[in-house]
Amino acid sequence: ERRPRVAVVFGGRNSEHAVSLLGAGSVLSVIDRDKYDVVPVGIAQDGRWVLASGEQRYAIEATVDESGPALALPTGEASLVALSPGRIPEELGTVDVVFPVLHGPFGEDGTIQGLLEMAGVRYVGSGVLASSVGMDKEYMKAVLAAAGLPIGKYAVVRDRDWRLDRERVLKEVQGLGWPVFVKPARAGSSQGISRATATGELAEAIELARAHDPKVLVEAAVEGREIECAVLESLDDAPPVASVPGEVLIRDDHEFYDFTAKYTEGHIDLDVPARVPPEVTERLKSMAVRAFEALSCEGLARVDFFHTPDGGIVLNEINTMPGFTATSVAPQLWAAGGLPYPALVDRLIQLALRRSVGLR
Ligand code: G1L
Repeated sequence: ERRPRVAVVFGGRNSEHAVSLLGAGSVLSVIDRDKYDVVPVGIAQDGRWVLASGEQRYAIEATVDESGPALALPTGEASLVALSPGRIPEELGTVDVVFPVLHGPFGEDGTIQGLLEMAGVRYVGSGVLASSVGMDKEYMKAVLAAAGLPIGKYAVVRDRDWRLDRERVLKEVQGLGWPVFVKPARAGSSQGISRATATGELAEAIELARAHDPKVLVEAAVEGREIECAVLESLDDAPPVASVPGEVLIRDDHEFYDFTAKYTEGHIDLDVPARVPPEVTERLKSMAVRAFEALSCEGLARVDFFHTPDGGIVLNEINTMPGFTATSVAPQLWAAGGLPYPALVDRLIQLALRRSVGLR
């Protein structure tokens, strides 16, 4: 019997190429080769698709050194594949499912998902709408709020408003109180995020975020413990299921959960299960599932909360493509709940294989 062919697509045309390589290396190292025919497909920084061929499919491995993560793509026999409609690379043959391990613009924002929808290819994880809503914090918040979920106060700073009516923007932001977190509306991995404690620091923070995205989000700081929950679609017709919540404890001297804290090992600790009362756990899990469903997520998502000193819960964000190495938060939460990383990867592939092509 033919093994389903799984193409792991990684890399991509964006600043977070390296994050994707780490995740792809982890996924590639645990996929069961007896069960699946695995084809790694790299997208180079210049946008070219690189297909590993033959034996070299199995030789791909992620490494990390001082210069950051790297994924060794075969050089010799690798073929460069120009992705154009109607020209399916011959070496690839039929792909039963694509596992996208891509970050940021052209990856987790719904673009590759759209490409795969048009090609009629099944893929792991969320579809076009959930991916693009999840990537854009303005729409993410609008959808979460419409679902009645508790989100924090925020302001959207659009390019034109900032250039033409800065005074009005500053006034609106002042209404949020201090400090605030200033973020690019559509960038992953905490890049371009900073904290402003007074009006004087705000312009610089907004400019920093604008270097990543002309649309900027300013969020009121929420005092509270950072608790995260992963949600997984069910294999049967049952509703999606929330993992045990875990508390993110920031070590070292990171002021908040920034890029370095997230992607360098040893900078954060995850306390699983989070030490909160049982009723808080239940509320967190139920909100995480509601958030997953509000965006029509598929596969896996991570939902981040603040648990405030007065016992309240604020939903900070949902991530349709969370960190996904074996030691990342979502895989760790599922492992703690009895689903080890290799089984989680397998489950996501099985979910994708059984889904229909076209409208769901
Ligand atoms: F399985 C999913 F849901 F499809 C999935 C796919 C990719 C979950 C998480 C990720 N994560 C990433 O691709 C990454 C860019 C964050 C690297 Cl690990």
